[in-house]
Amino acid sequence: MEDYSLPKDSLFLGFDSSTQSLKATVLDSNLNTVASEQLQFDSELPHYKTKDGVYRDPSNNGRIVSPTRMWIEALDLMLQKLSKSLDLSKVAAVSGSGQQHGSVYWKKGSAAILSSLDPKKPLVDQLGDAFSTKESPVWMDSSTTAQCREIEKAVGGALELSKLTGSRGYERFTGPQIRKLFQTQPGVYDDTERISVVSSFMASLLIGAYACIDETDAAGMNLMDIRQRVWSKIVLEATAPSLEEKLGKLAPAHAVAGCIAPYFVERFHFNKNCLVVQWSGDNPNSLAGLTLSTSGDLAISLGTSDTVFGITDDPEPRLEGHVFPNPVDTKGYMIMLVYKNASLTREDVRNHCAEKSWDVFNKYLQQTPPLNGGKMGFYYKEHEILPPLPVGFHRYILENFEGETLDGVNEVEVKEFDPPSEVRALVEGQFLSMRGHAERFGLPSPPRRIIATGGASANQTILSCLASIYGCDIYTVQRPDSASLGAALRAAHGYLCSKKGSFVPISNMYKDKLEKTSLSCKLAVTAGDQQLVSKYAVMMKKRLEIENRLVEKLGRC
Ligand code: ADP
Ligand code: XUL
Repeated sequence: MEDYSLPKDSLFLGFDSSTQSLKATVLDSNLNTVASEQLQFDSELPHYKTKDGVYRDPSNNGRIVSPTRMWIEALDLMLQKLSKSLDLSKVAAVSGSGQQHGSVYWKKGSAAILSSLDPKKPLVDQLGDAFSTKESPVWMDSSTTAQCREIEKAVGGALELSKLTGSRGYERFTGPQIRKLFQTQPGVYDDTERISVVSSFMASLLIGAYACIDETDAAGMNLMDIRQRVWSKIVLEATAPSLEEKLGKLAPAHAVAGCIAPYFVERFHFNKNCLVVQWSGDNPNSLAGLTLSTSGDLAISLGTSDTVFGITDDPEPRLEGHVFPNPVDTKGYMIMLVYKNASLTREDVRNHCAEKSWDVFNKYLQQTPPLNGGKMGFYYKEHEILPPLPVGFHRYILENFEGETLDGVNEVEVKEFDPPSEVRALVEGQFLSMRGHAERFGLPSPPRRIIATGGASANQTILSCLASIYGCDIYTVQRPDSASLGAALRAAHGYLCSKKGSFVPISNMYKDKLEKTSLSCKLAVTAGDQQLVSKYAVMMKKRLEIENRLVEKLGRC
């Protein structure tokens, strides 16, 4: 039997460069977590003056960016933190996760700076001026509707773009963002020698050269042919001139990007043979960290964004949702829905209605009845992705609603709810939307089980509400940050593939011993009452009806 064990005493490091923080998880050769760290951008790098890790344009035009330099400084600081408690020379491989879609624009001549970093100086002092624009558009940006429509039109429509790239034109996707930069700041575009996404940007820092964009994260750009996994010439042409040379080559997620740069060997004592495995997007990394391997399982990440995802071998791209390659299976795909009004909107309602306390928020959820006496809310603190609706809160009371039928049920729009009902309307509304849209996309319904992750998955009361609405058991992993865990696991996987000289199925690494590793899932909440699940199905139908009407009246697309 072939030996797939990892070298004894070796460590595998995974980062997660997300919207609000940089996190790290370190696994040993038995895939157990030996260290984890977190660095919050707003509080630990206050000189950038970000709020939730980003800058929102005050004119409310949907432009949302982050300072590129902040991500660089965070990497140096995080490695300082880790090196205090860990012998980094034992790290055999590093990989990472980046918030999807965000982009970085390297100025002409920067490759040379990147390849000759002085280990005595901080990274940010040397790379601070290496960018043609200092602010990176991030996934929360919604300022490129015109560019999305132009690209869709050039390839024969929204559905055609989706069939080709896995998604219709989405404002946050990198292709429309690049087109906007080319149209509005042509000088900046011309002065750019390389465009990275957040994941390939961070990998570039670690190898001291431009890293490829991995195929999984590339599917979040509206630029890659999803079946062939190559840049799509027709979409490149519709986006901006000479784009292919600025994007570089694509690589599979399990490939090695390079060895760690001398800067990190000298400054933090990494071994010079330490491999840097391709970084990928945060949702693909979560898929790996949650070891999602059967199409009956659904994963729900409750982080800065809420995402719902599952796996399939035969995806059918649609107008709604996204198809990405599976980062740990060379043939498979992941399908995903994304919500922008997620943790930050829950925090907003918590702050206004529940004394800024999750305990009070939870108390309100517990003291209000399921179905909320027919009170239903739509809360968009930011322009929403799914459905595409502008900022605004909409509240309805469903009169005569018992949960059996919609016959005789009228909805009446109201201005406000009492605080406990507001909290329940928000949480029920978010989960009903997920259930409704996931069913439409053909994701399993009901799923065999849901694996929950992300910051809010630490909240048992929120998870109970999820179980009542979906009617299935909810599992969680040991720590709510599956993206950095998945990245550490992918570091080990990439290391093994490299040593074996070809792709190895990831399950070979943990076969039979999954339960003994930090990847094991545990049951958090058991399935809710099935009668209630049916009542929620009736409420969900009504919700989708109202949502369609709101989109017709207010939608941007
Ligand atoms: P990211 O997607 O940026 O990696 P995280 O997964 O770390 O974000 O999630 C961060 C969010 O988790 C915070 O904005 C916070 O609202 C939420 N969160 C943390 N603890 C709780 C809790 N007990 N209940 C609900 N939400 C929580
Ligand atoms: C995915 C998306 C978000 C970000 C959050 O399409 O936009 O989930 O990846 O970091």
